Amino acid sequence: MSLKKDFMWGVASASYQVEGAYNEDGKGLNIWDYYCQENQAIAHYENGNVACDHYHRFKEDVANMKKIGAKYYRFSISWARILPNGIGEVNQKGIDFYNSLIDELIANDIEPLITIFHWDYPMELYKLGGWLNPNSSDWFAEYTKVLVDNFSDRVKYWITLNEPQVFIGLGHATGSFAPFRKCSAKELAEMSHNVLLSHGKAVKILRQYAKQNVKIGLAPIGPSYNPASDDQKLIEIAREKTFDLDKDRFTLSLSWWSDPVFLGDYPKKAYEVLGNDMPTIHDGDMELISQPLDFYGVNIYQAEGIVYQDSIQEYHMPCDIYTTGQPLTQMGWPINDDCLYWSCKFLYDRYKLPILITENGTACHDRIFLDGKVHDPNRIDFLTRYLRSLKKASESGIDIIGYMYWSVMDNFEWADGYDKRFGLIYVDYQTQERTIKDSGYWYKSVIESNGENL
Ligand code: GCO
Repeated sequence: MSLKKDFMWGVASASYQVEGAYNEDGKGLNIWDYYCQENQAIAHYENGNVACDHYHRFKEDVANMKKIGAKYYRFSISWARILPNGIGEVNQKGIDFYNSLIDELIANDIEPLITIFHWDYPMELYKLGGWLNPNSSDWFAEYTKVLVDNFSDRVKYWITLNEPQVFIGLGHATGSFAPFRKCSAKELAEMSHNVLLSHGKAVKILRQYAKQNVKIGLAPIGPSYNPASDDQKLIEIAREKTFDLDKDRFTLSLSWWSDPVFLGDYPKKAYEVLGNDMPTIHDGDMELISQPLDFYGVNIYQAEGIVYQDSIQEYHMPCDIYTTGQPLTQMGWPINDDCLYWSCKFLYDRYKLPILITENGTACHDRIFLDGKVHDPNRIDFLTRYLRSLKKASESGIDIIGYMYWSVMDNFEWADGYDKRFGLIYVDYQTQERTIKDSGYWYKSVIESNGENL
């Protein structure tokens, strides 16, 4: 046995990173639109105003997805394109855009998979306090209802939130991503609870109003600590570290977000280290937050650290601590061959749901060669290692249902701007010309053989 017969092979993107058309056809502004102009923390003062111009070029992009054999396209919806003020008036042109995208995908035998929220929070709601506002989960529910009413007839797979560790942890704790805030532990805990309530309300709406039997998940970051060997003692230390949290970095941890959703309560350690800073939990909140989901969606790029016999080498995600000579991706992230295996194992043992890899991939120093092609052997090597590790997980009995490569094409890599190229498709940002990289054609052969050629 290796990968499942109906394994979901896909590619992923997110609205702010690819769409562009930031002020067209009635779209409202979001916090990334706003802070990329205001804040000098973005590399080369870049922004997503045009990005890959996916808004206008989606047909060409879907055609390229078909050329690389993708069976699924995971994309996110721009909240402020649908509801320019975040709530209230609906922008029909925004709905029309996603309807056209969904129809184009289906016409090309590519199944759409929607992420409801991938960080581009409406500016008008942010002005009202954003995730700290007690009404924020109702706003999210209102937005979700519009999506469900308009798209659930054709879209079966739904992901509520992408990486709360990042939009709360990096956005509001370390202050390195929009809206570049450094909030107190109490504020972080309260906004986290509102985020989790938003997830819960969205699940409820999806189950109640969807026009078909939908499959719902969440996409937190899920890197684990990896044991350096199969030594049982090291495995148990790695497992414990994987689900640990501390007061300074609790919003960046895995268990802070996953335990409430999948186990029905915050981790014990959170109550210990946060004490009075824990959020106010009302009757019924945890039931709402922990409604059954269909799969555990997870974004995994690297291990959080490696556990050796007598020490732990910590990477700290996003990380900058390495051993000398450690192989790194263009992002400066360590390459850990075993990381998909260990992450999936620890997640499956704890949360017991089928796992969908909602993101994995690597940025490389890609460029167009003299022969007009993009040769990216580093990406092919990276993916061979990581996909073998995923296969090993599947062969060991872990229920892995699919893999979405991040990303379908090069795009705006948040605070890193456009330098970092993750795509299977190269984008020339001056001309918007697309070139399928060697890895794109290679991925096609992997999909065609369902991973047997790895
Ligand atoms: C994330 C996001 C993506 C990133 C990708 C590479 O995981 O940070 O979901 O938007 O672009 O992961 O960093």
